[in-house]
Amino acid sequence: MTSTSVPAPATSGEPLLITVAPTGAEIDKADVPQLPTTPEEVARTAVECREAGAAMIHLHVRDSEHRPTLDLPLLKEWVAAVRESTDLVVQLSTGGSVHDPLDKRLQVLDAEPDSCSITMGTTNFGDEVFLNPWPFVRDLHLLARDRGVAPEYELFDLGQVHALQRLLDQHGLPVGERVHVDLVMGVPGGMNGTTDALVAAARDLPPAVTSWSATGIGRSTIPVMFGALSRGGHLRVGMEDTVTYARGVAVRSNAQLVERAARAGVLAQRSPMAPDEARAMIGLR
Ligand code: KMH
Ligand code: ZN
Repeated sequence: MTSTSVPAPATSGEPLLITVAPTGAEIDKADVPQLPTTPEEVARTAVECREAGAAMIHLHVRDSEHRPTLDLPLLKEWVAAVRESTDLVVQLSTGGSVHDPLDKRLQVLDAEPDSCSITMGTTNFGDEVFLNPWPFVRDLHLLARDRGVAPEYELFDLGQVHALQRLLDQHGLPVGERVHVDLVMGVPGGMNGTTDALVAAARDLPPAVTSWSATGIGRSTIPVMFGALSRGGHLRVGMEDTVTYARGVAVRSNAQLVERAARAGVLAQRSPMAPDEARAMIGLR
């Protein structure tokens, strides 16, 4: 058999969305000083990550004491800081921290992001509970469509894959009729961060799903990254999800994680997509 008769992998050549989640709500600045927690730091991070291959940024905002907040003026300030420094697609977290009330989480959309996360069900989150009751999920889905905000449905568990089908059946498609998903894997309380779990989740995604990425928390970052690449998925990386680059080696910066994802993508013959391609892919004009 000659090399020309070997079929190319199904994913070969497809552009790769890299989303960076630079901050999150769980890591303490005092423990990890390189975590971006101010508008200036996040703007600098955004520029570096864009240069390294990211097309979208998933933002959690911090206050002047570096604590997670859903304060609306601060959300607006962070969105503006990223927009002034890059053309990245700006996704705001509606998950916030496990302590944020549901009404404040709905108000995140008042900061006018391009995209927002919507988690498809309540999940044990370490010793805490990440609350996402069905009426809240439904209201967020409907509000995002009203406002023209493209959701990223975050699935922490296989049951949430099924819940997404139920949401779309009952309430229809989001803006642009594109359905973008992120599999969040390896949260203590959610699905495993393994290739087997990734394949099961990807296999069962509703047919309406038009794109999906995967995120591996902590040490599941690497298996989830290679699993997603080989299964035709996109990638989310960042210090929200891991602050360890390798065993005993701290992450230096978010750009370091984006660079690694971009290099892995190139090995899989998938070049990082630009923000405009990402906008089209998730249903934004
Ligand atoms: N911080 C977690 C409790 C999201 O951004 O929508 C929820 C989270 C998911 O990070
Ligand atoms: Zn998040």
